[in-house]
Amino acid sequence: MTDKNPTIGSSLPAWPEPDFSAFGEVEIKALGGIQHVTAGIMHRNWLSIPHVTHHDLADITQLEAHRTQLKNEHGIRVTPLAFQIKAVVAALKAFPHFNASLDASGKKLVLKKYFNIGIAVDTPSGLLVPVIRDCDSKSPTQLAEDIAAISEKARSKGLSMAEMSGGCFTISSLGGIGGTAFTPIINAPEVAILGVTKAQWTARRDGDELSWRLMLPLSLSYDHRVINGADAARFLRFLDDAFADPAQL
Ligand code: CAO
Repeated sequence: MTDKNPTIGSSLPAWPEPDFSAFGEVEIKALGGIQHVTAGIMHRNWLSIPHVTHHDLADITQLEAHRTQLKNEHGIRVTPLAFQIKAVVAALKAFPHFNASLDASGKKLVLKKYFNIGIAVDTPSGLLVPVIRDCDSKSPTQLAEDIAAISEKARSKGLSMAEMSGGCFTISSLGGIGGTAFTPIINAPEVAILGVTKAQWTARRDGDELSWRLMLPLSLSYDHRVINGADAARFLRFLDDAFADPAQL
């Protein structure tokens, strides 16, 4: 068969290899093992999955009040990420094709009936994604303990392949650092990933009244072969509703 469009994929220009030292002093440093492996996986996922990222803002004013109450009245510190995991699990139940993988033929969806959530952890050696298992049966407090333990282990001792396997959906939270939006890369063979950035107090108009609400930026990248844009928009609206009723989470 003749290639009707030879410019697609096959004839990219060569990668530029300038002599950087001709312009100033440089130092050559090999990528670390984790960085090298992650780079290959990211490149594969970015090239082989048709990504779209949908952005929205969720009102977490009630949720933050609930978290503050837990901390001040009961001395329990629960990170926002634990509530985000609970809300995502509820959303995966409502939208089962987000809790799925395409099989190798690309013709069948494997729908998962379990709820294992991966969390992106920034470690000195690079990005690691441990998986927290059975998140549907854990409370936000238990999830907060799991997040603290597994992210500490990722940073200090590293993780086994088993601890990074079996995920259904990944959350990448940069909320403790900053940002307003980003495009997270899907962790194949999952079909969607949620990026979270820093919540900001924002004035919202409600009829004639202005009120200050704490708004959380959400960035959902999804595999457009499996998920359509309308469902991505509904998925993030579902999270907004879930955050409005923190006791339910
Ligand atoms: N908005 C505002 N503040 C937030 C927030 C948000 N969305 N999310 C967290 N915070 C606050 C927390 O409340 C905490 O403050 P307090 O101590 O006063 O409660 C502080 O920021 C630090 O939180 P944290 O981010 O360290 O804790 P966490 O449990 O939410 O996150 C972990 C744990 C492992 C996700 C995080 O440490 C991490 O590694 N994040 C980086 C992930 C990453 O690199 N993603 C990019 C992948 S693509 O390269």
